[in-house]
Amino acid sequence: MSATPPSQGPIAEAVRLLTDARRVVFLTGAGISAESGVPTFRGPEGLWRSHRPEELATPEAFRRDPGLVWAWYRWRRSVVASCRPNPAHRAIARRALLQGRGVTVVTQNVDALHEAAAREEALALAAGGPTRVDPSPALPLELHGNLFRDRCTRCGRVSESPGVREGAPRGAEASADGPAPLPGCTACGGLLRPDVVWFGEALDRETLEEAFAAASAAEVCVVVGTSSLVHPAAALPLATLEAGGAVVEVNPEATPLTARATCAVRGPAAALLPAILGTPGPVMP
Ligand code: BV8
Ligand code: ZN
Repeated sequence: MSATPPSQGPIAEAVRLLTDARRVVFLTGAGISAESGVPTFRGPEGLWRSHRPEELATPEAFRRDPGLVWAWYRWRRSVVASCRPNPAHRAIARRALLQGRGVTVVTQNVDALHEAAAREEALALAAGGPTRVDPSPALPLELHGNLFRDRCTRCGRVSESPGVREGAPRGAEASADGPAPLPGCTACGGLLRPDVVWFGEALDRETLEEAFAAASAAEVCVVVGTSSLVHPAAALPLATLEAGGAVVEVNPEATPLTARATCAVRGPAAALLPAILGTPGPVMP
């Protein structure tokens, strides 16, 4: 008898768990964007390779050297601005749009690729039809903010960073005669910062409460491409388990969550998510 390919068993188990699931949460981390060309945080080519998190993604680092922190974020914006959603982002968006209700996408990522996938899948589903498809069921809860938004450190005003999506990082680049100028708020002149959550900063309470409410109500929580090291995000699948739901982990490597997962599917998200979500879920009117 031919042995089932190693991850075939867990894939079939994941498909079984998801086929009729009416309430599903997807929790994603940097790994889901790896195949879009976005460097992960802790991998060998990771963003933390040349710097430690404490040096860059903290309010202390920004107070100490805003120019260094802005240079890192401007570099990340220029890398991510040219990245596109991959089949994993699109499979999740399609499940959310086709199911209509009951699917919650929660991401730790700040790369805005889930939002791009939601808009692209909504256009694809509407293609040629008489009505447009509302992308909102597939728009993510962004636990850690968004790389392409700025926030004023003085008045709190949040703005899109103009011009970045075309790959041209916001504001003047560092030039031969020194670092780029620090961006200022057009409303009050205060210093702008990236609109992301740094280590030691609280997450947006409403967003976090909505994410935990969805995880506690979920029949299945699908955890994709995260090392499950960063809290409070890493506690979301545990809320699903504690409420009697199932957890499916999709990751080429084991993580601290693996031992608790109902099934662990080993491998890259861009190949596995379309396989796991290929069977459409229930349509919720
Ligand atoms: C807070 C935004 C309190 C910025 C980020 C409880 C226990 C332990 C620690 C804590 C705790 N509570 C709080 C802490 C401290 C801290 C924390 O968790 N530290 C950890 C490191 C120990 N948490 C915080 O500080 C949080 N704040 O709790 O505040 C508070 C309350 C009130 C008042 C004041 C304060 C804030 C955390 C948010 C930090 N910001 N990002 C930016 O991006 O610049 S976190 C950063 O890490 C990213 O958001 C990233 O998404 C996140 C998690 O990393 P991963 O996504 O998992 O990425 P990683 O590279 O680690 O892993 C990639 C995975 O993908 C790997 O497993 C790999 O195998 C896999 N993979 C690779 N290729 C693929 C793949 N998978 C699938 N397919 C592939 N092709
Ligand atoms: Zn301001």
